[in-house]
Amino acid sequence: MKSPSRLITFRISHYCEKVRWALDRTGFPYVEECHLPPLHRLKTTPLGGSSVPVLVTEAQIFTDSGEILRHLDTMAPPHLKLYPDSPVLRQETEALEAQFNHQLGVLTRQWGYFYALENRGVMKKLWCEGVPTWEKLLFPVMFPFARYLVHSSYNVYYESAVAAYHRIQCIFKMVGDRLSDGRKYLVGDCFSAADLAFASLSAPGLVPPEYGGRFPELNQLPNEMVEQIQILRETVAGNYALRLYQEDRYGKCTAEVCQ
Ligand SMILES: N[C@@H](CCC(=O)N[C@@H](CS)C(=O)NCC(=O)O)C(=O)O
Repeated sequence: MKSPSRLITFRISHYCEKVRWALDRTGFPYVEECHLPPLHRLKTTPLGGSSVPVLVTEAQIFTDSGEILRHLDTMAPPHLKLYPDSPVLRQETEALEAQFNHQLGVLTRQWGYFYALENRGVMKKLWCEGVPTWEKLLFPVMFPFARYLVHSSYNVYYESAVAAYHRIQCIFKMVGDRLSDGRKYLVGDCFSAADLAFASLSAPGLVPPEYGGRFPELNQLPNEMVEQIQILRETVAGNYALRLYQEDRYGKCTAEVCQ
């Protein structure tokens, strides 16, 4: 019998959520190994990676969420494919996925950390979920260093958070405009990697109840952040991502549409 793949993550990371969703949806057995930043590097560096997620299968190691989705797609049954067969639609799907990966995910992380990073209690919950006990015990020592790394690598400051929120709204507007012709999914007639990437990478701005990691309760977050979440939730694109979470995150696939 094949042993399950290993998925190395931060539980709260939306890039990890993107891969968990794809794994759950396609039904591939895996075991998630969550780590505290920056201790994940003890696992990812020897595997040839740096960031999380990293997927380790019996045959291969994948160090990027896009690579992982493409790998899963090669093994998924036809009704669970994440990329369309048509070359034109596939190119469109990959272009949107790349845009969400390189822009939306970066922006929602930058904006979200601006509000959460100074709240040690919230950060402890976010970063310690599912990690081994010895890593949890190291949280008080690692936190100041990890916070410094996040500030400097992700440019987390007031001005950048304001700009990030504006750019998130622009991406939501683009997605809303795309949906304005009444289509059910972003590309073609089926759920695809573009939908999955949009919903998971916008999740810090929407806090969907079905999210695979545990976000803080809204009443633990600053009012200004909660107001901005409400605004995003009420947009066409926000509504869309929340619907995808409700309909698809836990197994209710679109098989009848895609077969
Ligand atoms: N290109 C990567 C980006 C993933 C990413 O940015 N992961 C962040 C967590 S949200 C990370 O691991 N940061 C810590 C690091 O780079 O060591 C992917 O899509 O897999």
